[in-house]
Amino acid sequence: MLVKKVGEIKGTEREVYAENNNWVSRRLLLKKDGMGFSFNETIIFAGTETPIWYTHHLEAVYCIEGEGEVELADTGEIIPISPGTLYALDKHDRHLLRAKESDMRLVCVFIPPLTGREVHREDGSYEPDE
Ligand code: 9YT
Repeated sequence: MLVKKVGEIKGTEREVYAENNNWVSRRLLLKKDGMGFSFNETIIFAGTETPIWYTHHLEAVYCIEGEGEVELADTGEIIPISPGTLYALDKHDRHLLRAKESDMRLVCVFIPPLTGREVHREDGSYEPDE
């Protein structure tokens, strides 16, 4: 059995900051952990807007703290995010992710799993594994 504590990940290679400092991702489970998915706790910093388009991954996101919204690029639809909200990018939906006045704490699951140090490329995607 694997046991991970987010507090032990802080300051290690499993803690990844966005290049623009919009978020920090603490990667509790990665590909090398062998579960077939990755599992991160992500803090989206207050007042930020991040363009995202996971062309090679599916992601499910569950909010446990903070308030924000997702704006879908194709339709302009705005989905409010608050604790208890889950959204799943089942269609590789291109979107803008915004956190409001306080940081948002999210649990994020990726398939295929992240391998380690992924950050968004210019188009909002993460590099595929190979
Ligand atoms: C919700 C989202 O995709 N935020 C960006 C960071 C990502 N969750 C990650 O790498 O953990």
